[in-house]
Amino acid sequence: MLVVSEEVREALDSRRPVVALESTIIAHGLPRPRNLRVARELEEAVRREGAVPATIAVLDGRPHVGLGKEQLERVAGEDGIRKLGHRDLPLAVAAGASGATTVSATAALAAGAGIRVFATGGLGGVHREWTVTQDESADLGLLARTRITVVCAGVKSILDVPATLQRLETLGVAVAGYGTDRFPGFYLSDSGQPVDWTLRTPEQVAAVMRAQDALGVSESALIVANPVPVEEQLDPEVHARVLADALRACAESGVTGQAVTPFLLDHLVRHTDGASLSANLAAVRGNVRLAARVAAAWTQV
Ligand code: PSU
Ligand code: MN
Repeated sequence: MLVVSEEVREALDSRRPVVALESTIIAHGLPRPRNLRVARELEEAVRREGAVPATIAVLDGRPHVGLGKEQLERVAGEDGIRKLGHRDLPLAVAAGASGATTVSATAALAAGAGIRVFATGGLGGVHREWTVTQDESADLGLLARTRITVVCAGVKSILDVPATLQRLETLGVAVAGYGTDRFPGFYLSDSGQPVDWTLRTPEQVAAVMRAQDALGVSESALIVANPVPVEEQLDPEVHARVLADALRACAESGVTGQAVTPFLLDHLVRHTDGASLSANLAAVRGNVRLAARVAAAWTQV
């Protein structure tokens, strides 16, 4: 069912490092036409670290693991491309539809293809007002039952960060800070929340992955929370102000469900003069590089 590109298939077969990349961030998380350049740049960053990128998306009802040039262009530029969580995959396949995959769908497909390391920007999580809306990203539940390592910059500050960390604890998903004992806040190096475990090298991350397999107590993921460097973070004051505006605008516009995340991200980009985009890109680049190093450590026995 999965269409695994030749390059990715060969790398997996010969146990060379592979890094899965999600496509929702390209199709729905970044403004066009910049998004296509970023998508290419992220793949290039993985290659520079000696790993093979496997960007994942569904095209005409077929789940692709590893995209060619034109396929990446479709994901970045096609009008009306859907946003697919893991629950949407069978529906998209049966309908012959095309869509970008979120963390949950990407992790599910990557694990299905035998890829162990995945880089993204920020995970989905528990939304503010969750007690009323019940809006919790399907990313969390999927990571509770999928053996994959996700390198991310924490979760977006548009979410309820303490509630998200609590859900990850309840769901039994391992979380470690990379080089920090603070949980990163995506645009910010520190969300204000602590993490219990700190990993400092790709080899240490790989050691945890091996321990997961050796213990075999569950099929859950490992979240490696890698902060954006302080020099590249969004000014915390600007962040607090613009985020408050964005949340207000979202509530007033009546946007709900899947559309909430893209709405808030777009608002932040437009009202920070691109500074949120710069911080976003710095975070994703750092994650992609680290994921490639983790994949290299993982494939070294
Ligand atoms: N973080 C970003 N940009 C994004 C997302 C997260 O920097 O576009 C996407 C991811 O694909 C994540 C999804 O899996 O948002 C979560 O959406 P939802 O809340 O609808 O589950
Ligand atoms: Mn959501």
